[in-house]
Order: sequence, then structure tokens, then C-alpha cells
Amino acid sequence: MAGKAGGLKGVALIGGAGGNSAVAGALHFFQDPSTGYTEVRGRVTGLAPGLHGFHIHSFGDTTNGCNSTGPHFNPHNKSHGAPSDDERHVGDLGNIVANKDGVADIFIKDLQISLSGPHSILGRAVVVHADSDDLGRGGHELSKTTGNAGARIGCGIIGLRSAV
Ligand SMILES: [Cu+2]
Ligand SMILES: [Zn+2]
Repeated sequence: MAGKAGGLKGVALIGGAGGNSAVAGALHFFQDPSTGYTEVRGRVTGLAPGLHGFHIHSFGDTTNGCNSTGPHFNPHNKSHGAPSDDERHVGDLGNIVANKDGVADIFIKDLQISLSGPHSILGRAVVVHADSDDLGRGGHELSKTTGNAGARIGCGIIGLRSAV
């Protein structure tokens, strides 16, 4: 267990799915007990340059690759949205941005995801998509459920990180 002052820590190793096995990365999660924010830091490589939808999906199940991780983590039965929206899935973390070399450096702070309690993302999956997330505003039939972010090209299961 994490120390009293340390806050909970999680980790996820990202692997590619399907024909996109070049996608790889590592993400670290830290729940700050003093602010309530959970930070997501890390790097994903092997991406096409540009925006890629980035979400927490419900299940830490990769028996059928990223497709068995289920829908966006949505304990309040809300519609898909932007991280800054009230109407969003808890798992909606927006987009990550890959540079011309296909590398996305990630630093996100979010108040809805957590590493404990009913919003805990431990044991669930983080998923990177082929396309950009329209944040619910695209007018596509999938905008309000997935942000129309396309195929799941990389994912990883979020686990507790060792203290050392
Ligand atoms: Cu997703
Ligand atoms: Zn969503």
C-alpha cells in the first residue's frame, strides 16, 4: 500500500493491437491526496502524427486485444464529452497529440478519474485510438458514445504500481 502522504500510484504498459503493433508506451498514474486530481504522465510511440482519442475503457480484459476492453468507463450513464465537460464519461480524457515522429508525450490532470473508490480506474484499460476524438461535438452518430475516434490501436491494463 502507498504511504500516508504518498498517494496511490498506477501504471499501464501500452501495446499495439491488430495491424498496429508499432504502438507502444508506458503511462504512470498518480492520485494526489491533497488536491484530488489524478495525474497521467507518460509517452506513447508508433502513432500517426496528430490527434488520437485517449480514454479509460471499462474492462482490463485484452483477451481479444483492445476490443475486449468494453465501452468508455461510464459509471454515471452520461454521454460522451470533453474532459472539461460536466456531461462526459468518467473515462473521457480527450486526445493525445503525436508529433511528426509519432511520439505523444502525455501529461493530463483530471478530477473524475481516480485510483480508489467508485471512480477507480485500477483494473480497467487505457485505450489509444487511430483517429481524433470529436469530444461529442462532431455530429456523427458515434459522437455521443465514442467521439468517433476510430479503431483501437493500442491499449494497456492499469495496475497498482509498486512503491519503489
Ligand atoms: Cu476509447
Ligand atoms: Zn466517452
